[in-house]
Amino acid sequence: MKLLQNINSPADLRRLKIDQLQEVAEEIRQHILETMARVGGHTGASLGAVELAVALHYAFDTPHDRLVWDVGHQAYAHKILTGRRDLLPTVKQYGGISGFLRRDESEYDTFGAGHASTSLSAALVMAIARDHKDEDHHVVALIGDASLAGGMAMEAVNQAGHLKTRLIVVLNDNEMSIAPAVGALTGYLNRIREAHGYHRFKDEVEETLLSIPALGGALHHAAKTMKDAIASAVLPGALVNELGFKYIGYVDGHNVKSLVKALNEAKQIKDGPVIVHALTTKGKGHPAAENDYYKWHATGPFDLKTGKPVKSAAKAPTYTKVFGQTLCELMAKDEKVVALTAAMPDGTGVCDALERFPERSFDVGIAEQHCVTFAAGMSVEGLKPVCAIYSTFLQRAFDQLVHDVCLQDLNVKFCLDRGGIAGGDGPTHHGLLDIAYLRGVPNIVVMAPKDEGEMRDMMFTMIEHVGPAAMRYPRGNGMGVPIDQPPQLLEIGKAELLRDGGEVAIVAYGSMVHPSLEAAANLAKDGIETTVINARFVKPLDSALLLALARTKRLIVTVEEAYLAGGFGSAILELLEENGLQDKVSLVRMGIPDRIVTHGDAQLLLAKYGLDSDGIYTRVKEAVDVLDDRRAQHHKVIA
Ligand SMILES: Cc1ncc(C[n+]2csc(CCOP(=O)(O)OP(=O)(O)O)c2C)c(N)n1
Repeated sequence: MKLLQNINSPADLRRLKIDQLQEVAEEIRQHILETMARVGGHTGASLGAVELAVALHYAFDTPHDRLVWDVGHQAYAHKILTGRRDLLPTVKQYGGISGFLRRDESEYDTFGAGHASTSLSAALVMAIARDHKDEDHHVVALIGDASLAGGMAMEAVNQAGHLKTRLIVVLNDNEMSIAPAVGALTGYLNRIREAHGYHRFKDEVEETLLSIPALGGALHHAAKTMKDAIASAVLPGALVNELGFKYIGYVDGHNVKSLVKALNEAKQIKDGPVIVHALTTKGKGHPAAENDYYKWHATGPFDLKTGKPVKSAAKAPTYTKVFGQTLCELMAKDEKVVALTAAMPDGTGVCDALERFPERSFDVGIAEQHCVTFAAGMSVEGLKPVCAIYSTFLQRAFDQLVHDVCLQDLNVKFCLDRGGIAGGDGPTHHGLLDIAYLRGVPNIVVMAPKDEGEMRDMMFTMIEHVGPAAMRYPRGNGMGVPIDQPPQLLEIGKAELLRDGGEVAIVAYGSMVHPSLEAAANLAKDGIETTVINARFVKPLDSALLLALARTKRLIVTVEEAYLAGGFGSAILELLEENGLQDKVSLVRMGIPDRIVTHGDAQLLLAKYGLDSDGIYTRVKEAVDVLDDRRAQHHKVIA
């Protein structure tokens, strides 16, 4: 780290000569590689944007000039250059730096990110604010090709071209989303690349033609006319001519000098938005990444020499894996079942279906809203679409879920991976709101399995049920239960009694069922017998069972891996109130309080909020103690 060790801010970088920048980029790449080999992270995405980060901080006077990163998963070089070099090994860990961008982490993180396609909207309005305040700094958004195709980004392009605001958009085009990028915009960007190749070829031909004595001029004219016609048909026509953007590119996104030159050119454009088109390679420099881009978008620890992942001990298959396999089983049995993902084929497990049933499986790109309405349309035609979307990303498509699916009572299934604490990806990726945002919507059935075996049953149940239904399940490995039996049909709205006895009932939802059972076993050792219920459904609730508990128990403890506000415990509270039983039984709701949950190891975060067996045990014991004290007081008063 000859140069890098002295770079503690972009100002230090800007003191270097332009000829030194490529070396800085190489040192950054090494630092990312060595660190990621140990701790894992968004390795491939960040390796692809190293030179971009160097060139951007060199060409622009950051943070005075505003630099807005889309998603932020590719911004490790930006973090390194903005005073966080030595903190990179703590990325995504509890107490460490975020894996994405956070305004409270650095003044260089001008806009928080984690979800895709937001940068253009944020940057556009920063540029408008600048003009409004009569200031003169640059505003630059950096966005990937897949994120540019997202609906929000397209809406911002539409407005930017219309307003003619001075704005610089840098397109980090690596032809990849997490998986290969999909859609017509990808085709369009490919055509630009090809047209450039054609341009170069034509330039060479033109020179040759001009060198032919006598005939050369006429031939050259004909060739030039033809070239212009072809070029205008394929060059960035739509963005430049039709949508009001100027275009610079394409540029080799790994050549810092070329990038700086292009960015300096972009700075000169004062009368509207300009797009700088940089071509990059995802995973540039990773020992294995360039052969398998798909895999190395994000990594765990790996061997620095071979690039091979450091294998962790074999555990139970992940929920994602079981979901993917079960989806294929259901698709094989019923040809009306269709699989949908919004740019997350691997993350959701839909990759298996895309491979086995390509005609019935769709990756719609980073387009959750479109995905849900697309599914709604399919169900109108009698198909049974399954939308596999992370809990956090379905937030984007809430209105589509309400307006297009549930109001019309359409037969769409939502399978929400990462329901609960997402771990290292942090606040933007935790799926803590789904219970609250789903259970208030009429018509939908909402459920969560206690383990991967029950997840299979729920998937089957959802497919058999006619109408909207949603299931959430956590990130990570299942419980290791058998999954080789055919899935069973569950009765909708029926809970499962797992343990019976005592004056206390623990009613757990989804991932909290097993820790509750463990807590119950430990409580029993202390002489506190508990009933444990696997709720299975939050909508409809098993009212008969819950009301019976309210009439017979002293204490009900609800446990959920979600925000308490509007969550599962709230649903039970409402049920008691509706039936006039709110004063009949004590209710304790366990879940996540009303605050932002940071990033870090999921088990650690769950323990922090008391959502593990120890936490449940302690909370139940405390509540029982309070009730015992009250009872003792009561007896004293009577005596
Ligand atoms: C709304 C939303 N959906 C899905 C994701 C998951 N995701 C993170 S990065 C990514 C791919 C982004 O591709 P691109 O913008 O081309 O950047 P690259 O990773 O190729 O640099 C996706 C789909 C997300 N962050 N936000």
